[in-house]
Amino acid sequence: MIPEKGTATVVKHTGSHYLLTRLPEWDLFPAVLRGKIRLKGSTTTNPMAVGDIVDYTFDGTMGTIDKIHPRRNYIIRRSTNLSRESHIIAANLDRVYLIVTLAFPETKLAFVDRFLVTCEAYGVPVTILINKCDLHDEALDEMADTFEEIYGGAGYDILRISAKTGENIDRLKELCREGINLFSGTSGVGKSSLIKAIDPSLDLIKTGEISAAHLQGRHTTTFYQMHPIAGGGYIIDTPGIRGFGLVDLEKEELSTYFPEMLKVMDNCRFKPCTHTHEPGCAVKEAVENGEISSDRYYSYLGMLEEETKYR
Ligand SMILES: Nc1nc2c(ncn2[C@@H]2O[C@H](COP(=O)(O)OP(=O)(O)OP(=O)(O)O)[C@@H](O)[C@H]2O)c(=O)[nH]1
Ligand SMILES: [Mg+2]
Ligand SMILES: [Zn+2]
Repeated sequence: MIPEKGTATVVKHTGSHYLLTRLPEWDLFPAVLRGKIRLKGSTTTNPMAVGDIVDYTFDGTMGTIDKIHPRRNYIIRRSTNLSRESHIIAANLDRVYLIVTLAFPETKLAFVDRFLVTCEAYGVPVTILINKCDLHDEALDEMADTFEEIYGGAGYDILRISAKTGENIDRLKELCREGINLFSGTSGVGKSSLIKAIDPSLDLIKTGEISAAHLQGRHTTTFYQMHPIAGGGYIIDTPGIRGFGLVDLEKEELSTYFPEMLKVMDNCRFKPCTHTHEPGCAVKEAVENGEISSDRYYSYLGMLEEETKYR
């Protein structure tokens, strides 16, 4: 029995309809938003996201969302670089898993870096998963080594996995046991397949099957949806992200969202330092002596330039 009034978590939303549940009960019920509530100062396209905690009223059939609790954290993206519109992907997350593939399809490092900056800026811990390792030949294994050097060196946890063979899936399941986890990444990297591998009892739309409606013949996830995992924890499956524009970052703060730069920037002679032209810059010195990956540094410069251009 769902109480007439209470607190619940958003599990899914489709247009103006939301699916709520009490946790840990997992007693799903539909709800709509009470007309007048708005998040203060919100310019996002969706007022609420999966993971939001709300106060509701329930009449036995339909719930009404009366109030949104303040968010502990969230992941947000701007639709394109020219757009002012932003979109909250999910809220109140314990961890984000960024799923990448080195091939089939190739995840671009520029995308990875933008995604990581957003996680840092909004205070969400992130782990990187390299999926489809079953497809790795020697060359791709070497690429995985390099990837681990770059991102492991920057301070991130990385796990090589395969939804197909089950490599490290037990480990991932263990990691997801606590709290609410978001699976994100570009389309086709295997987010839904991984969730299905972690909990085969889940009733996800079958992944990887030929779909007449979809030109690429795969089943693309179109909703943000939270799933309860047998054995503990929750995972939010998301549609693949295309571009990832940064939201509301000041030029001066960008480097603080690169953990490896944050670690040394206290030693820059000038403060604030953009780590571009300033003499006595500790970041540039660390890049020169190999402590900071030059790929990451160039990514930083790219973001810096782009953010300034569109401001
Ligand atoms: N070889 C191999 N194929 C995989 C693996 N994981 C997923 N795939 C395949 O990759 C394709 C895409 O998988 P999905 O799980 O639908 O990918 P997704 O990230 O959920 O994609 P979107 O929902 O579009 O964002 C399917 O054909 C899967 O069978 C893996 O570990 N190894
Ligand atoms: Mg999917
Ligand atoms: Zn500097």
